[in-house]
Amino acid sequence: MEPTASLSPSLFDPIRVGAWTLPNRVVMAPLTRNRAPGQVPTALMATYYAQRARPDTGAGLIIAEATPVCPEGHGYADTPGLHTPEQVRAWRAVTDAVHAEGGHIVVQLWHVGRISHVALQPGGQPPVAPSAIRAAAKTYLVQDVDGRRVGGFVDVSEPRALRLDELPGIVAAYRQAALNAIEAGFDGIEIHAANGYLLDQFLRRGSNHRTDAYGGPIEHRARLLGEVMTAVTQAIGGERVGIRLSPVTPANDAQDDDPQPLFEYVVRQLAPLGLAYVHVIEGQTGGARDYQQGPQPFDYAALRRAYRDAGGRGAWMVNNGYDRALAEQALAQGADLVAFGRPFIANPDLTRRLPEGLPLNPLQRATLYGGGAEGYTDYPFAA
Ligand code: 8OZ
Repeated sequence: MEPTASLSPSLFDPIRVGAWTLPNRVVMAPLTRNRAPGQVPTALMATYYAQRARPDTGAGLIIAEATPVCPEGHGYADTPGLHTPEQVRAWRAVTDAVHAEGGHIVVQLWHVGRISHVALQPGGQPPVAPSAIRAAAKTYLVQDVDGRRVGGFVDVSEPRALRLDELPGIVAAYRQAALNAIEAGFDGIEIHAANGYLLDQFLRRGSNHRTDAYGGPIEHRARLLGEVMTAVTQAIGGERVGIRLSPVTPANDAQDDDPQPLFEYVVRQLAPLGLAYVHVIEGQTGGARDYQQGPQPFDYAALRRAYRDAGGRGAWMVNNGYDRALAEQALAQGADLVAFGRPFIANPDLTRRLPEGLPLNPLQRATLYGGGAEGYTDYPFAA
């Protein structure tokens, strides 16, 4: 059965998704905010997520920010991990705060692969990647300048290619992080396979020049993602697992000259896993929705059909530059959930403002990455 029961659902109608019953179809997209010094979540983060968790004014589902599964998976300053007991305990305070408001929260599990810097890697080693190809991309570091902590963007480091015998360890790290997520009280996880990070680096030809069973033809490039998805669904159940894909984004130097067959293969491979949802960034992440990579415009309807025709029953979540009108249109055309990113940063009560037509608070760009409460927990609720 399709997850949408009614014929013309509204964004503000409840929906069953995997293991959860969500009060509405408005999702808070995962958003990197760099406010976890020492890679440990803080009380301020609990406040931020709890503000956005109320069933009547907030997100039906919160996807917590990208969270590395192992030390090598970090690529930006002050991002929270989920690979130490201290991190698990600290995340528990966040999920408790969200649940106290009646919300639902999953965590996006992340390995940055080559989008990192030696300054963030254990022992100052090079970041790991499918192939030793440096990305034309930047990362965010916080450095000591005359005793002050100053944040800024720097070029990523040259990576080294992962050895074949290291790949089971990558899969195991995702599996353990999924178990840690449940221990930390999350309702589930989302695997970050988008935006040019490790799993996307394996998928796309621009970053994967391997000649072993994990490179070359589509089935090889999709193998690591398939192994990760199988491991995490076996560990915590497919009904608690989602995935994020970005078939054409150029983010972080992600490149492939023929994304349509690649991503159709990927979703067919996902279909038997019983996932809660498939989350698709349409176009350039945070940019043009009609961005094209490959020989013709990407056909998102065909992608969803490929998933459904292969038996996939997870909710279909769309993202990128949605407003209310475009979101309702997407639901009418068969999407089940719509993820909003930047509007949720500036509007903790977005799910009240949208149906009431209230004006939205503008986003303060200077406070997106790093810092404290300013531009984080001080955006006002509507009167
Ligand atoms: C913005 C800044 C740093 C990381 C992504 C996790 O693009 C990110 C990210 C976004 O998926």
